[in-house]
Amino acid sequence: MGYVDRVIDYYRQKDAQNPEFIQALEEVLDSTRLIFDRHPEYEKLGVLERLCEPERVIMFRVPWVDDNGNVRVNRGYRVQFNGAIGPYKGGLRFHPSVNLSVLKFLGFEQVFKNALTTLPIGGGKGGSDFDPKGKSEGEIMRFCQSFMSELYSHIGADVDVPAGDMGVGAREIGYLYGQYRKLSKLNTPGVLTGKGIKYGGSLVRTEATGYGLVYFVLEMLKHHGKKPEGLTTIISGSGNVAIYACEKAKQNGMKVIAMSDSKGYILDDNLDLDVVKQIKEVERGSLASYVEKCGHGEYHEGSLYDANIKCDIALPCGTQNEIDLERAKRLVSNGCWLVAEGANMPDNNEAVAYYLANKVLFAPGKAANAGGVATSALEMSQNSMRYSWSFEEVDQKLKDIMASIHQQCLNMIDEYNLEKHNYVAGANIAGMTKVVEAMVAQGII
Ligand code: NDP
Ligand code: 2IT
Repeated sequence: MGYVDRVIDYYRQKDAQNPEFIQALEEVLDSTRLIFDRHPEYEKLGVLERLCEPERVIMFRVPWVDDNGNVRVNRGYRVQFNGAIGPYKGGLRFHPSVNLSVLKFLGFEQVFKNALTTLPIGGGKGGSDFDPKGKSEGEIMRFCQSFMSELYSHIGADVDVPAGDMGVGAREIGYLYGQYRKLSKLNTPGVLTGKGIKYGGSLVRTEATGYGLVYFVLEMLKHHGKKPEGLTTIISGSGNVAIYACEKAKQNGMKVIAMSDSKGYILDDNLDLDVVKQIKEVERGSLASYVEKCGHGEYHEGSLYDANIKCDIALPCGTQNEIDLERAKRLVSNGCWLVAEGANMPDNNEAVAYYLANKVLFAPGKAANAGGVATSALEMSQNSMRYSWSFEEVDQKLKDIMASIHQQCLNMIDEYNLEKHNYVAGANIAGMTKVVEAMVAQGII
């Protein structure tokens, strides 16, 4: 058995209780074998074993008091995966499905994604199994304060810089930052990103993941001689990533006809994004109220991907493993020829293999959704300079970064003689090469 297979095998046994982590590890390692054929010396240096083992995992108790005076306890985590190219960087997820497997998969993906951004950031991820749904403002604030009471001693602007992810947006980052500032007695806004504009946030960070996703899609279309105008597009999710992907897709003439949430989906040829924003960003409600609010469209319970919807493009922006083999087949049989991941790992490995075998243009999350963390790194730069750039300046940098990530994928496809549409191997090889070279240069640590 070769080096890569031995490592995959080892982790399959060692981390059998972490299925999402194994899934991410298999996807990355399987598509980067060529690096290890070229560099047999990496085996002796234990490069893969070091890449697959987080530098540090912190787990902690998060006690808080609900509005009825009852004490509740959640579990908090921070996975500091790899710091070879910069401070650990990655979001915090508050969702009942959070566990160590999910955060290790997200942290692992983040390492390679962050390497692709061209900016000096290592990879990490954190969060809690806390469910923000139905909680009052006071409960959200007390939870964030308790979470940060433990986390603050493990992070810092040059150490580890958390941001948002599912269930964590500007409101939560505000409460987390306030508590950090109180406990640390430091005024270092670069310790968290996704902050409000009035206290160190960056313009475009709110929109960055969704906008960046569409910038990446535009690069793919251009490279394949196609135009975005009139392309029918479906988007799963209706959170931060999905909303701004929809906005930028519409600005570029794409026809978005569907969005979804964890309960159901809307179909509407005249999809009204303002109504979606009102429901999701302001009311924090369910898409079930969409049709009544805007007077057109349809709402159905269940997954968007179980419906037969004709489309050119699918942008999965909800959560991991939304699309399995059966759903991937349904997408393709309904005419979908481009899939770009706004979420992290929304397609399982069988779905991805099916796209590649059927010549679907497929952009993996670590390339296509890197605009969010890249703009977080631009927020860190602005905080260090104690200065801020205009919307146009940040947006232009974001476009340039997404174009550069696309180009890095193409360069690796060329350099390793891969199939022309294999963005999966292109992105994984580009990201891994950078991290591995940085690790090897720094010795055995
Ligand atoms: P949000 O919490 O803002 O929104 C999540 C959305 O996904 C909600 O609409 C939610 O529905 C929906 N959702 C949750 N579970 C499911 C499901 N099983 N099926 C369909 N939809 C579901 O999170 P974000 O938009 O920030 O994150 C979405 C994805 O993008 C995640 O995978 C995240 O890791 C990734 N990502 C986020 C970045 C960021 O900057 N925020 C950057 C890069 C990637 P409901 O409202 O019903 O809960
Ligand atoms: O998955 C991701 O890249 C994010 N949630 C964004 C992380 C960040 O640090 O901005």
